[in-house]
Amino acid sequence: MLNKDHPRYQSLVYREKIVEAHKNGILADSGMIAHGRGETFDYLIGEKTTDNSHNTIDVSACYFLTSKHPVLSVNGNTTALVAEDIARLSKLLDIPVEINLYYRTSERVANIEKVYMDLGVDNLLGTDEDDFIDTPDLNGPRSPVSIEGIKKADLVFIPLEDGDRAEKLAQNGKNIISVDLNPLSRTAQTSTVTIVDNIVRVLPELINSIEKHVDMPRSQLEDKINGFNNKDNLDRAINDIITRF
Ligand code: PTJ
Repeated sequence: MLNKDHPRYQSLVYREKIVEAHKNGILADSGMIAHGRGETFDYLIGEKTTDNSHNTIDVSACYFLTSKHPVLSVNGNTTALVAEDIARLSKLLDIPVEINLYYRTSERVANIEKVYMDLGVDNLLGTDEDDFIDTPDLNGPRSPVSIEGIKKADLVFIPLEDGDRAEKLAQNGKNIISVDLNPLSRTAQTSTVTIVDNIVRVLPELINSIEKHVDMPRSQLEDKINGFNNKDNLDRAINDIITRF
């Protein structure tokens, strides 16, 4: 039982979710290490959404509202921490959730599938029954993508990724929105838009931002996208860390 007065209560709640997801066969073993790495960077950015990240989340909302086929790619860590919000976002925009795992096993896919089915996600891709095609020039279990999902997508949302895939998806003409607390990671560096923030804070804010922008004329959404530069965004994220030091 966690003590709510503990100064790091929130962080302990998320750790407990990660441990639980590991016990339930949702999280990869390495997912624990990835979470720890994330905690370190979160500490460095002050465990809050910076002004820069607020703006990046708004730009991401504009991408979601102007793209034809956005897809939410999910893995074990994302499912452990924010499955409910992923389900809300999928329903809000009527877009697919695609299971795409670095450490893919049929057992993990089935466990993750059940989480989203129980949350009422109808449009669920990347399950073992799906039709797949390999991502060009990408090896490993992450390469096969759903023909109806990521293959068709013009925008792919990839929280907590390893570097190779972001690079290959970008080379294949997709716009990529990643969520990565490490502004120096290859994923962060190769994405179209990198939200340098904790996924647990990003998703509620992204949903609010989409609701805020939904009636905005397309030209204004596009202006916001055109005014954004990911290199400047990452430079600001790194500067925020330096300033805290
Ligand atoms: O579920 P699978 O099989 O697809 O495996 C998923 C992991 C995360 C294990 C796999 O993709 C992996 O090994 O990823 P990496 O290379 O460790 O990268 C994860 C990145 O996510 C790192 O840069 C972390 O800093 C970052 N990160 C970790 N937790 C969070 C985070 N970013 C945002 N929010 C977090 N909560």
